Amino acid sequence: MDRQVILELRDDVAVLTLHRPAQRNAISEALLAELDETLDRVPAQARALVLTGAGPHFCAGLDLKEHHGKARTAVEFMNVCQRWHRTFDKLQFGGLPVVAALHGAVVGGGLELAAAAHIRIADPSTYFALPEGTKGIFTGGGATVRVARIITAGRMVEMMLTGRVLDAQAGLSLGLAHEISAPGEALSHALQTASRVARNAPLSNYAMVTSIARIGDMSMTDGMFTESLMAAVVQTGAEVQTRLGAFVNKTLPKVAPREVPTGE
Ligand code: 1HE
Repeated sequence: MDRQVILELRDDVAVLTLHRPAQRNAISEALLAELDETLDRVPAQARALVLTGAGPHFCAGLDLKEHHGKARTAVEFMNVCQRWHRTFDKLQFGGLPVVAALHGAVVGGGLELAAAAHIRIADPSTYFALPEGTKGIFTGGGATVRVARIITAGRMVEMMLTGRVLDAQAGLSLGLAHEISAPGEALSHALQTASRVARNAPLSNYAMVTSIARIGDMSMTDGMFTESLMAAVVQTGAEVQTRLGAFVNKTLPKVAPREVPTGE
């Protein structure tokens, strides 16, 4: 059977493509297992990861036909959810910055997956929804944690109750997208962003993607302590002398506003 998750390396950026376009990249048990296993195979030279979906939509969420056919028990579905959580955690906390290139439907579990990425670039065709209510189901891939933290719990409840569909612009204003690309350019925009991110010191990127969300879970005292520990590790890292030397010698570019293509 053809692979449903494709991994390629473009220079130092690993590109992971959900490849089940005929079923709108719906997340079946097999696709999730492939995603999990593929994340373990990301080559060591990768400095960032781009996540995209083949076909007209990024991802239609849980494979509803599989769920209908399997008639799982409560415990079986709890196990399914926990596998989703583990795999999406691997994406969020694996140590590499993840840039999602979104287009078309980013719905249900598709939004849960996108929310595990650190940067989300949306094609203007992108739309976001949590349509579980009409199907008699509930989010189970981490949305109550990740999506609620992005848009607030109140907005997530409203989004689920009403089944509201947010377009790319509405997603941008809520933080579900960080940028809107020119039409058809989400992947190239994401690759460009990932290449730029890949030029940061790997240890700085590691600290950003592994510690900030976790510190958000901590008390203020614990958070401050953990931040100082993280900074102690990063600020004494191998690249600091060279990079700060470049600043001191005035060869490092200054911080300045940068032109970013928005497609608007
Ligand atoms: C699917 C799925 C799916 C499409 N599971 N097979 N997710 C949803 O509620 C999304 C449900 N899907 C849709 O609303 C639409 O299919 C789409 C907007 C995503 C795409 O529309 P369109 O017109 O491009 O395609 P289509 O004709 O509707 O679907 C093409 C095929 O994909 C069709 O299969 P076919 O064999 O009849 O050709 C669809 O059945 C199939 N397909 N979406 C299975 N989701 C851990 S809990 C997570 C909670 C959730 O994620 S709830 C799911 C929310």
